[in-house]
Amino acid sequence: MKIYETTGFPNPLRVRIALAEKGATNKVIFVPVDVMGGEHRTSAFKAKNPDATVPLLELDDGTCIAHCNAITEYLDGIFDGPSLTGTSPKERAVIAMMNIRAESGLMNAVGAYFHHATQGLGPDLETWQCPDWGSKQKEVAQLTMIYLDGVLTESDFVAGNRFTVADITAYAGLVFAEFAKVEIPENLRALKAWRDRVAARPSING
Ligand SMILES: N[C@@H](CCC(=O)N[C@@H](CS)C(=O)NCC(=O)O)C(=O)O
Repeated sequence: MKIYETTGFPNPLRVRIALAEKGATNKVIFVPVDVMGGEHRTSAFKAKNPDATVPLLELDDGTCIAHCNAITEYLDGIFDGPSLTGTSPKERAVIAMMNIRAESGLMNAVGAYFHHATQGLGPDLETWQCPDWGSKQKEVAQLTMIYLDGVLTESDFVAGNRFTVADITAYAGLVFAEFAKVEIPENLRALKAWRDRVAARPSING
């Protein structure tokens, strides 16, 4: 199978971490996509992923799966190793809920700030911007950081007592936040300690 991606971008990072956690990085072929050059918006790429985003998973039978959560769901199902998306219905539901909070409240909010309230990827790619909405999303991201700090005061990981896809999403969200200069509010000690623990995992640091 192939993963179309762009090195250094935050969403591809999520899938890279998931693959490494499953010990499966060497089971896929990575295909570079030149996002800065607009390759993801060509008709050839949009035939595979009409959303024009990376990462994109292409299976050997030609099935294309876009969006990190869908890709991680598939990788988690086919590769051995600790489950990232949960096993029992209750565990899966809690992980899914926390993952949605991390994605919409942090990852996507930082993305909206970056693309709408800063120069983002530059004038060739940022063809429509709404700065007010982007600035509001920075607030959303920082409120989510405060929320996650509270969660991590009570539990070791974002969705309970073990590492899951919700940690991957939240971690990539903080990486993106640092890049986009969305500061972590003062005194969020639990969030910062968790970030440092996650950053030291072999799937990220190795
Ligand atoms: N919801 C998507 C988001 C993917 C996404 O936005 N990827 C960025 C790179 S980190 C991208 O392709 N951006 C292209 C653009 O902004 O035109 C996912 O989970 O994969």
